[in-house]
Amino acid sequence: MAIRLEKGQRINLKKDDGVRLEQFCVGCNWGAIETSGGFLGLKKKIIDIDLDLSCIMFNSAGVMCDHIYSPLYKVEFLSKYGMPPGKLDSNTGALHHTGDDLKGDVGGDDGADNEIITVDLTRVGPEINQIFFFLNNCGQEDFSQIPYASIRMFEGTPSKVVNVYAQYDVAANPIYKGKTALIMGELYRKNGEWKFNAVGDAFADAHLCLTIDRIRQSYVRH
Ligand SMILES: [Ca+2]
Ligand SMILES: [Ca+2]
Repeated sequence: MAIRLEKGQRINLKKDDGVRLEQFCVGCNWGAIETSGGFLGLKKKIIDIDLDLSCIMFNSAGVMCDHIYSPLYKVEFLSKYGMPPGKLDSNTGALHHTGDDLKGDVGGDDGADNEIITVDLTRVGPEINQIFFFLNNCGQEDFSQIPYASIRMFEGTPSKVVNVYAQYDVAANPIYKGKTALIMGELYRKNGEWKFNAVGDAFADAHLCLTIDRIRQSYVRH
């Protein structure tokens, strides 16, 4: 049974049979905004929604030492905030992003995640202590306007979901009015074991660099 994550919930990465969850995917499924208008409501208007699922990694001194975010972010823009260019693989290859989806589902929920980060905790560098997953909307819309968006952790591969471990809904709710960024959660090491903290904090950050700054300032353990 998938755990419905509640904000602030901490979970051990253990499956029902007690086996540790070490290889899994973090995926986000969302839809474009579709409205009907015109004569008899036959005219459809579609607003593409470009959510970006990203992650950043910190060592035990609280220094950001690796990252995964879209290579489509302009290098000049990122460098203004002191951020390195985007990439889809972590340094050791332990985490991998399937690629930047710029639109969201059109024509209804296809049930598949639009952006996925695969995680293999056994290959994460020993210096890494915390891995934060977060979501930004590159457009103007806030999460309350998006028809659906959910983040889940599952076993399997990006193309085959075997078992959904945990899920978190982040859209179509008035509490997300004005919010365009969401710090989904953090994987953190405690006594050599990885655990997950479902942060679930939403913000009005206009772009990814502001969310990274926020994580650095307020969420990293030192
Ligand atoms: Ca995207
Ligand atoms: Ca989808």
